[in-house]
Amino acid sequence: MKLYYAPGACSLADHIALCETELPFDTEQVDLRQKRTASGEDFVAINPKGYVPALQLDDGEVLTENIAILSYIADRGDLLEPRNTTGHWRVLEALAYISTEIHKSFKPFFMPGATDADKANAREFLLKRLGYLDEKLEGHEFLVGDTFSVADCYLFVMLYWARAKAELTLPQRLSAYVEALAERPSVVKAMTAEGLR
Ligand SMILES: N[C@@H](CCC(=O)N[C@@H](CS)C(=O)NCC(=O)O)C(=O)O
Repeated sequence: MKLYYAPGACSLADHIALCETELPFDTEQVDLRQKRTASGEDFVAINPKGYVPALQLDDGEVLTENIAILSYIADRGDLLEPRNTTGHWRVLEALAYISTEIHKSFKPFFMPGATDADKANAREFLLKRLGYLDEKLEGHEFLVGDTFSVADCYLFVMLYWARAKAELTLPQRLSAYVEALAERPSVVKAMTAEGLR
């Protein structure tokens, strides 16, 4: 398996998830402006969508989209979902919320033409959506169930962006949650490999 990533991009979630498992994997950095991989390949030929993450499977197939890749790693790694009947669907529910309600709302912080008003609106929206997760964390260490899951990998990256890109002050539970996750060996390993620590 090979993960195509860009440092600090949403692909960090998949990188953390892979580090959490015993699965063998390689990584290759992508220059998202030039759409070239570190070894000089045309990234669009690998993923016609032109964005990371992309996970090349051992049979050569390329899987894209965070929800699909994180679900694949959870399934293969056999570690990253709570083991009860609804656990799988609760993780999927959390991944969908993070992807559609939170991840996409960061757009103004990555778009060169975004205005201060766009950013202010995005901050307000993000605080509302993150507030829901902050309440869910009351009395819990992880987002879904009692064990670390791929939803935590994805949320970690969103909270990292919330601080580093959107300059948001996180509510208290999310703040404690992201600080605890930042010390997790898989998170340290992936962030170090991406040159973020
Ligand atoms: N829907 C995709 C979005 C992935 C995405 O937004 N990737 C960003 C980095 S976080 C990217 O590669 N942007 C470069 C581009 O779109 O050219 C997913 O959830 O995997």
